[in-house]
Amino acid sequence: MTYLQSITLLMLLVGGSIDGLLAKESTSRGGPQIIVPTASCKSLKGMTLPAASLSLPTSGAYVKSAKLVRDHRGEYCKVLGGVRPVDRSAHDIRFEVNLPTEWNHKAVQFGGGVFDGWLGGGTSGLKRAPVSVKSEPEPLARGFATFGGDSGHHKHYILLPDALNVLNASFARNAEERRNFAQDGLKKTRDAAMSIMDRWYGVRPSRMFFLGGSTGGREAFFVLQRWPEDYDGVLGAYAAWDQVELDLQYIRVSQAMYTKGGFLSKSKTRLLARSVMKACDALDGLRDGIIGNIAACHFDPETLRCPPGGSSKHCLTSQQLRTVQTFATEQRSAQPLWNGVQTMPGFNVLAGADLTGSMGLLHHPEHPPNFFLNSFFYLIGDQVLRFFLTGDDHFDALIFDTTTGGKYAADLLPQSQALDASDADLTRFARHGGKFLMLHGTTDTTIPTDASVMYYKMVQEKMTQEEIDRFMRFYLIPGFGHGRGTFNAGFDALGVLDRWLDTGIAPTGLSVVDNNKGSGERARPLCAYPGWPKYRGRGDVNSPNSFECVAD
Ligand SMILES: [Ca+2]
Repeated sequence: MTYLQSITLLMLLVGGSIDGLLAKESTSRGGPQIIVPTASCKSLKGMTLPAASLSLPTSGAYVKSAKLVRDHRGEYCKVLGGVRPVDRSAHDIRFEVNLPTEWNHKAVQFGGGVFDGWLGGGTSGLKRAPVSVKSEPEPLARGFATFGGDSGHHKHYILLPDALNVLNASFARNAEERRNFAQDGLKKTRDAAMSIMDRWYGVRPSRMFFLGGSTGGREAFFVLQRWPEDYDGVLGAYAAWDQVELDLQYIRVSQAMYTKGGFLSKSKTRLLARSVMKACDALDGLRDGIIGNIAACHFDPETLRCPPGGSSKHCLTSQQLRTVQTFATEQRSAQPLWNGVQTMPGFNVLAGADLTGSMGLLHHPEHPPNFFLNSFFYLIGDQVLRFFLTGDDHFDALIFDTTTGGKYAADLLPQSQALDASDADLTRFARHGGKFLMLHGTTDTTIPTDASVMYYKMVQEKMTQEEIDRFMRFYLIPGFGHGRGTFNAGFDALGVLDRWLDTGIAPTGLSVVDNNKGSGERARPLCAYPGWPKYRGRGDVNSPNSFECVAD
């Protein structure tokens, strides 16, 4: 038994009776400072937190279960609990907090996905950063406490998979559940987790991380905009920060694809994707199925137009070309939304983003959309319009005016104020000493890559480049889509943020590995925007050293 284990055992044996004593700190040989708990895991069960201990209005929080677990992540106390709403007709926010017995004094809060509604606290759902290397240990196994919540709504389907739950937005009928999903659930979960850590270890974390992608990315943007002093390291990956315009873009492309003749079957989306790849793959110096130089890729879909009167699987009709152009172009509202945001850029469908698999199977829309047969864009857009915007369960998304909002025009701005993480002045977070990694794949067909570019440019309008470079890095990753892709990107985002905070030295020379099976673990340099990885013309095509980040 090591010295550390002896201390841990001693603390556990006397746990309950010394609750509240200061945490014992020790240093493992050559490693980081380790803190061991001052109480037994099971002593946390039944713990309650008064409403006054949480900074936003609630009816307090509680721990439902606390169980010591030993698995491949090591030994940790798995705590499940909830935050009670003010409105008793709303659901509790369920949360999961995982407390390692040998704690590195740091904690990671995970964001959710789509409409949330599931626990992503580090053991179920999300276990790592959205872009981590598959073979590296999970944060919990590295000594980080991890936690996350369901943002305050959940439904108990008995026979249906959880995927259906996260695509259901009916929770938004309840104002408190809507606010919890939009922003507030993040802070309430965080406050509860802080108190639980304080109780178990006798001290709060010295460093707080937030990792999220997609909706979790939107949540990451929110925490650094709204509660910048609460977090030290934040990863916001392929973020849905411009949520309202994104939803309008979903409706807009749905309307194009479900206009008679506008649908692209799999063979047509593949034709488009193959043609773009053929035209642009080599622009980065290497034919590898990845378009690295998207700025130089100007594929003209007109080259695929069917001859007059003809139609085959080898060409696109006028109506199909119109759908492609709709995907490739921006959604724009007649009136500016919160923080002046007015657009959602188009998808990179003419520069490598492949729509195959995104359009659903049916050429026609079911009303309401069919989960198994209609496209993701239509499903999400329909849910948002019905439950967030109109309150009309029978609303037909396909006749909604995405430019003006029609009779709901005046409701778009308050929706945007609640849902959009669009404040680009990150001065408070930077002054606090926080570090921010933002990234997006270039082939994302769920959230347009240029949405992240747009946000970065908004930050550039608020802060000088020198200020930005001190606390923020923005990476575009060629071939990476929405959490997967031809190049299924992975790097140790948590470790990069942690080292940046440790040393004060901004990351340079990072590489990103392809997590796909059979990729040979090919790697590329991670290029800060506007850079992209150019093949040097010789050398191992799987080695990042054979590429250089260029910005021409
Ligand atoms: Ca290439």
